[in-house]
Amino acid sequence: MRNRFYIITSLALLLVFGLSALGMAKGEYHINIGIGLNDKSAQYKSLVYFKELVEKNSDGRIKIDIYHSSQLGDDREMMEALQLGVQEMTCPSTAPIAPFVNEFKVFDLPFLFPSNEAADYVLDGPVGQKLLDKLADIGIIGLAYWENGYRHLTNSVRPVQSPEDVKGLKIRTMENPIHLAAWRELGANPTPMAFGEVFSAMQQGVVDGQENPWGTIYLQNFYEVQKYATDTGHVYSPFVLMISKKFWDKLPSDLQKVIKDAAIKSKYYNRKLNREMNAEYLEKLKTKMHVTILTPEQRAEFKKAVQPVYEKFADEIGRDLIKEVQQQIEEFQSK
Ligand code: 2Q2
Repeated sequence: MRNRFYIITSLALLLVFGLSALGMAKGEYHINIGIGLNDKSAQYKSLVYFKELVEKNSDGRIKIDIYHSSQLGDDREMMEALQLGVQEMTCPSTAPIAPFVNEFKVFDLPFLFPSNEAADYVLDGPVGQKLLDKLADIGIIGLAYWENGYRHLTNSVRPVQSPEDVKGLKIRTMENPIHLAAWRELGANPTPMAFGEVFSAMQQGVVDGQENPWGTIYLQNFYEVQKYATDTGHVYSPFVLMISKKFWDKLPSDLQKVIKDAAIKSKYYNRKLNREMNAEYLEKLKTKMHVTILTPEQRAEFKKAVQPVYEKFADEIGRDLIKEVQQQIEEFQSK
């Protein structure tokens, strides 16, 4: 009887180890992707598209699970997890990357990109690739720029039409020195905070306002705790779809190509979907909030008020890099 038990147990163990060895031999890999936005966002829907492409084109050799709403941590924590190789992918805005790779601050310069298309041209060009390549130095592979979008101000205190109206407002910003400096130029009182804490901070009055694209403001229900919105469009936020270098280096080259191709294909899918959703949710927010649409002259007042940030951070970011980006924008506009 006892022998029978041992035989069955050892056969079962053999089967388990055999299957997992077979899996590794077959090159089965598992990717966990973490993001801060929720599962209604364009970002999440684009990751589902990315997942389908990778699982299909790898013949099931790669399996992907997606965790939304900061389930795996905030942007900084998830990037650190990629560096350690304990999480495979994430997709933060470029702003929280800046403390890891200083040059990414260039994308946080206010009113840098005059349009989505100008941003696409620069991000998909040599300058964008040069910055993605720098991520390898910190143990991360930058696969592609996706889109968070133009950021707009919301607050619970008053309508905002001019920099004067911003004075004294407690504004949550991403953890990035340029965002803090820009809101200080406007006379606001900025507080850096992880995305997952923003809703409750506004609900409890810890901050008066925040700034994000229309889709985020609507889909994260920010309008429930914010009365006023203004289409400042003060920064264009790219996302970076990124993967742990420790994990990437273990992949055979054919699977690296599957992931890279899917990242590029889903980049275009993401940008198109994000622009459609941001436009759709601005209209919906007009039925939920007091939305101020600035005239070009009013927006020029904001642009003028935050201009000193360029000189203040020029040396820190690199004057050559800022010039290179501005030249690329001019090149796009001259086409
Ligand atoms: O305001 C923010 O923090 C967001 O725009 C983030 O950059 C990003 O959208 C979230 O995915 C946070 O992970």
